[in-house]
Amino acid sequence: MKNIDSRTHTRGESVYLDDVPLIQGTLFGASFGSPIANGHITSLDLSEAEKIPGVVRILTYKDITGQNQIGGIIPDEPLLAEHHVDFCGMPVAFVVAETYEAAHAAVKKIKVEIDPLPIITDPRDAHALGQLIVPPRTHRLGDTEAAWQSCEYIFEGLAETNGQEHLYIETQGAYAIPQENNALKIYSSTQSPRATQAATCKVLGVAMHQVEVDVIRLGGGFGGKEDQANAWAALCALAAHILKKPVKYALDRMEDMAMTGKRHPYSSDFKIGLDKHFKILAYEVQFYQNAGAAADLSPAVLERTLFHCTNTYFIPNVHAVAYSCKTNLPPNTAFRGFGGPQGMFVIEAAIVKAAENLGVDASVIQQINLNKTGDEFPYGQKAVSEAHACWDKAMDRFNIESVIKETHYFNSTNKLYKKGIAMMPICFGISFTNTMMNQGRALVHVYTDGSVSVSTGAVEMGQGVNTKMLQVAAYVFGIDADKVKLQSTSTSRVANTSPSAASATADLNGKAVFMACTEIANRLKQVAADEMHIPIASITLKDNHIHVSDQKHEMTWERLIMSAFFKRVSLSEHAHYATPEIHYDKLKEKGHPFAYHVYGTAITQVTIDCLRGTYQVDAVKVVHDFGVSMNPLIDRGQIEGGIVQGIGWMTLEELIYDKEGKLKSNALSTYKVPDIYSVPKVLEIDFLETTADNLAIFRSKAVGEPPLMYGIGAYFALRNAIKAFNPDAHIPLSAPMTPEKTLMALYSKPLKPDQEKNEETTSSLEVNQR
Ligand code: LUZ
Ligand code: MOS
Repeated sequence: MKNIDSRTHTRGESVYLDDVPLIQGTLFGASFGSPIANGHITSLDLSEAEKIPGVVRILTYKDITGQNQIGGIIPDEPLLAEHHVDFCGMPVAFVVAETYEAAHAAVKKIKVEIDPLPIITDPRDAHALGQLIVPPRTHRLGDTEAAWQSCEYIFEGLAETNGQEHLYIETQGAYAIPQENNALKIYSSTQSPRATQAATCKVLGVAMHQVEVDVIRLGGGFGGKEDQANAWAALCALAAHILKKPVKYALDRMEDMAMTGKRHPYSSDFKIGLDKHFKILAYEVQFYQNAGAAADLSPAVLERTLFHCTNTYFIPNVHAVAYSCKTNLPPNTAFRGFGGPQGMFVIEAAIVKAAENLGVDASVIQQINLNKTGDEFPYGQKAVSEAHACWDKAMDRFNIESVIKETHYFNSTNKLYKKGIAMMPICFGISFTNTMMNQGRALVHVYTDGSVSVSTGAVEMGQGVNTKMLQVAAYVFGIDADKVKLQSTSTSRVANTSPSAASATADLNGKAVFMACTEIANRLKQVAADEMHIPIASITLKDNHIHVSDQKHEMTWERLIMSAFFKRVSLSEHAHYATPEIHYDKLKEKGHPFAYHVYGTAITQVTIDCLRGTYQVDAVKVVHDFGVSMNPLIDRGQIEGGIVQGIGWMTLEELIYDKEGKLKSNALSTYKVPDIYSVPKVLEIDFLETTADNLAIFRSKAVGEPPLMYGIGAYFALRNAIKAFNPDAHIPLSAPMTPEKTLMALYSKPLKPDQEKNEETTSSLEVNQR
């Protein structure tokens, strides 16, 4: 089944926040962000701004009717700065005007004086000063100290990954409309209607039943709207609440890039030990997460870094420590993979460092250490592993032995172009790591004409979740897809939603749809059984008809619905699903946090132009564990998008903050994202149908985040191509591998041993500035 939105998307008819028709009298907001990354506000002068024609009101923290607090996990984030600012772009004032232009003109006239304080942008500097968002977290398995004794080879190093701008095509925004009796309706581009509702109510000081958040769809989220949609909704709602007028604010691209948090940059130290057969015996790692100026989702992201710190490898002795470091950058936030990719990059870097020193291909070490069913992750859960199945099928299906030979041959016969390849196996845990969040709900109505309305907690953001929800309902009722309509995601129809995140949305909400529809279907079958005097067990619903003992009966779905209605049988149901079996003890750092894991293996092939440092990704070929895909077209789209987004993070996308904490790469002219020319020339996805029982909806495994991590292969493939040109090249284990860094690396000299430590502790931020 095609994505149900494909027709309106293609015709430009799909409705996003900015397409919601405006009510007469709507006012427009714009926020004034701090120009300084750290300091005390000594004066705020709004007088010039207030004189701009059309300006209605300029709100500051003093106007907040409830609490000035939007922190999700920790209450450490004011909506509007009071006396102190701690990142560039931190909202200080909110202008409300009759036009968009007036609001933006007024923002430019606001004057603020700030007594500056020292600015920290590097997580290691923050750590050294003891500036942590939460106490460090530690995952342990076995005993690394004892294990070093048995290691034949031990390697240490430093690995870094930069942040990533979400670049959802639709920027952040909200539209708040006052209702009678002080209630509010908010259209928001949020992944988390409940969180947006809760944050708004806290700021306004009203009860949650007063505020409805309604989400039609998002033009992309990628994690950027899991927590960071709330501020804009709260600002619009506050203005609407005070002025009794509808207020809209949709950020323009540069505002969005400057003010919102991104994927967390990480700097990490690793130590890896292997026996003489290249079995990894021990792994120690310290992660320094650049959290930015407030907690946001950083503690949860930090946790997922630890959960994925051994990727898909079984390592018997692990000691991993993660620090969430408070800096003066905008608070960093969820981004597809949620800290997992950052953790996985480091173990891959450690393996590559070992491989390069041992003179073997990294794939040899990777393969030997893939986990097997029954192997324990450092957090205590036992693997149900598809790692070998994916790897072996990839070797076979993509003729990897001969690809390796061809690559060597190409490199031995070409001077100025070099090819590189890398294998990238992945393993990603499915469930919110916070067990409590693993719940979903659905509300299903069957109308008297037989048409069906489905509301869930799932937010459609291009990932196709509505199509999957529709498939579930149509399947259970045995009716055509066009009889089912997916409604917007509204807190009035489905309450207390978890964010659409963690790749778990289709599972959590799909199971709830399944439960609600099954309940209604059972009632309908009872109606038919009573009417026909046959046992209910002989009845099924299929092809828009009743089937009796698998024979199509003349009674149609529509007739059955009318019968049920006349018998006063309920045609509506609300269902609640909570993932069974999962649990986690944060004090012991052990448990069974994930419903299941998703596996896969990718091979990435690249070619570098060694004169220019430019490159292309020739191919990414993947064997991916889909379980049993319920929608291969949508799932393939998720894999393709994830790979390209991952490659962007690893190669092109370079966030640069200067020492003042200002974002330099603040527009698409300076922040490069993959385009049609930089996507892999060949993108092949092989569906591995896996049969192990799992908790996925219809055994169709979650597909949102896992494929992003295939992109990590591009970094290491480039590294291998550089080494083919210059075997002694000094290449810091620091992503992204931009063309500039590639060129530098191609002509680099090896470091002298005494340089190594110094050079490697230089952060990529400083490298960028040099
Ligand atoms: N969001 C969240 C997530 O709140 N918890 C998670 O575990 C998670 N994982 C992936 C993506 N978003
Ligand atoms: Mo996400 S990173 O699943 O919002």
